[in-house]
Amino acid sequence: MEQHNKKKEQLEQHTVEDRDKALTTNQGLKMSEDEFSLKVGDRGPTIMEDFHFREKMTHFDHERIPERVVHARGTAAHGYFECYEDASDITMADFLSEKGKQTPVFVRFSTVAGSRGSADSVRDARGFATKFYTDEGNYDLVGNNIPVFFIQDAIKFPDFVHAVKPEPHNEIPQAQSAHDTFWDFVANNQESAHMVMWHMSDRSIPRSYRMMEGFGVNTYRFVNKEGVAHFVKLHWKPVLGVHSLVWDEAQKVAGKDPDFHRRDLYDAIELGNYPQYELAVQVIPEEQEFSFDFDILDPTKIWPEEQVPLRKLGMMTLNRNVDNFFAETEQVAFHVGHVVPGIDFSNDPLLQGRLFSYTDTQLIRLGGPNFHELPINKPVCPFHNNQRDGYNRQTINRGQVSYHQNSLQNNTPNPVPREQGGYEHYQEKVDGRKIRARSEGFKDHFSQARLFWNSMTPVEKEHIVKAFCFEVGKVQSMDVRKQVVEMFAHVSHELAATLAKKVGVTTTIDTIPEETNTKQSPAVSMYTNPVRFVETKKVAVIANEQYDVTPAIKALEAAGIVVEVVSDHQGQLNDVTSDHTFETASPVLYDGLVVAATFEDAQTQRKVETFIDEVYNHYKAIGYTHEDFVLAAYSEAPGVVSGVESFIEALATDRHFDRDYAIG
Ligand code: HDE
Repeated sequence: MEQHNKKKEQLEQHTVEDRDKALTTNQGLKMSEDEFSLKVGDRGPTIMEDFHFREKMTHFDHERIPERVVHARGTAAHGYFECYEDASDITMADFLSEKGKQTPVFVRFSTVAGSRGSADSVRDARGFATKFYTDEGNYDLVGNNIPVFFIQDAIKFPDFVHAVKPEPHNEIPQAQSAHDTFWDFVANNQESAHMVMWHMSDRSIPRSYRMMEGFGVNTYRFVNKEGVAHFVKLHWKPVLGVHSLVWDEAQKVAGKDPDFHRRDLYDAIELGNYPQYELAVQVIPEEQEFSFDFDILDPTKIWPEEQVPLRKLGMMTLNRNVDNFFAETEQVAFHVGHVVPGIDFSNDPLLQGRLFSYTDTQLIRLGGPNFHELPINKPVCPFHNNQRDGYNRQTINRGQVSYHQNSLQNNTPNPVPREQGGYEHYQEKVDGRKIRARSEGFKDHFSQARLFWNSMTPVEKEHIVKAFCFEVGKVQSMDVRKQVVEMFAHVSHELAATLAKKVGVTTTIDTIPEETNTKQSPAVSMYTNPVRFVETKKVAVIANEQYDVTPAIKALEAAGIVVEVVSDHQGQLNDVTSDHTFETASPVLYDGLVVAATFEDAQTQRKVETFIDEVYNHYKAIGYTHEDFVLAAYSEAPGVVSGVESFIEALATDRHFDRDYAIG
């Protein structure tokens, strides 16, 4: 906690607003005027002498820095990680060494493909990057919400990213994979099959950053004090469980509130509804490296949790919003190479390439090699070395010595032996020829794509098929469509046949060998064991002056639900305040709806009915306070209930997918 406060103080020095303070130039000169540039007479030309205008305008002209090449759109929060137990049997990392030990963290969530101004709710993987400010230095766990990746070797990353980004000739479409170049890449790089299955699933349209899993994806090593190493994969498990939007809703949310996820996280933290995630690790002893029917270094493979169980290491709580988006969220610099003793690397070729890319990208994005001095990136422990100068250097190094070894400064700063906390790379024995090749163990592209498909509930399968039909249906090239159908026939003939029909492709699927494995991993399904909860869910209550909705609102709030009242006007309605009109609110922005009014005005009542329709179509809970408030067609439908108590019960189930006529 002490460290947590230290970090906070460090940041606050830079973030306290300078209220009650004189306006000065950047040189500290107090200015008597800031609204008018210096002119010859009040209607005359502006003059060059106006150093204040030029300083202000020059600073403004240089306000933008390059956005991240990928993961440009993101949002972040501060918090802390608390260790559950001493994990020194597997790692010497100090932040995992003691029950109750707290370490400050900063987490940035992101989409991958879209630019900084794109919408939050698009179909995409989500970044989940965590910086632990440990007392042994910063440790970054730079993960995604999907446990596998599209490619097996980092050298293909530029190709993949070029394919998914807007097409270069017209810069269309923004933040979407539903276009020719993405699917052309997929069909011609079949290692992507497993990730594409996840990408077409509801995992790619999360309800909230608070309801997403996180995965380190790559295989790392944990090393203990005795020097014994284990292969590991790291996971974040959200306490609220994993929940998603439905596709029709996700697309509408993108227009109604492009900041949907950013706002959700910010508001939840402001309300004290702190998101929490458990950190867990899968561990494989070195001697079992080849004991599995997949290659444990292949980033397109999961280690099924049923085969390699999770060991829980601790809990992360996000409890503080940033003070300044640019200084913190935009300038934070993650790097998979930011590790602490006890955490090491495997030869996963994606990870090895990432080890180069992250520092390289910060150099261009943050303008030089001193980005570690920015408050958000600065370790909480002291750091000393002989690095000097460069763009934006903040530290004023004293003394004449900036080299090693030296006698003038008692040979300091000096390296620290492993036994005293110095980082020493794991001494893996490596022997081989220098070649450019794919390992034999990496050549199976379909068995885990099939495992994923086998593990889905019928609703999840239906959503995957629909997502494929949408995405491939947007592809212009009939040849690419056909290639995609034929590729996914290897995963499932059922999936490929529906897709072929829907997107107008004729091909003989039966001649393509379908994966035959019948294995399942229930842990990858979102709907096999969903977490039921209502706390922090957002509910609209449609109300007017006719009926008093105070008791209903009190009951909802007592259950931890966030309530917004929607009416034909804002402001006072009897004892409650209307937050929204039907124009400023949208049904897609709520987890459920309570109808507590009808309106005499026909047009307004039509808006209420449209509101109910949309909530119904997206399978969300609907409650009504009077029998005649519900639309007759829906009165018997699952999740459409009378009374607030029943509504709260219905809201705990995320979506009522067994509804007739719902078209979401
Ligand atoms: Fe990244 N990735 N990546 N990545 N990545 C970046 O670094 C890269 C990969 C991930 O919120 C960049 O600072 C390569 C997998 C996240 O600031 C860049 C490869 C996973 C973030 C980069 C990968 C990730 C990034 C761009 C090998 C999941 C956002 C801006 C194929 C485990 C971090 C930046 C933030 C960002 C390179 C693949 C996660 C260009 C070469 C797999 C969460 O350095």
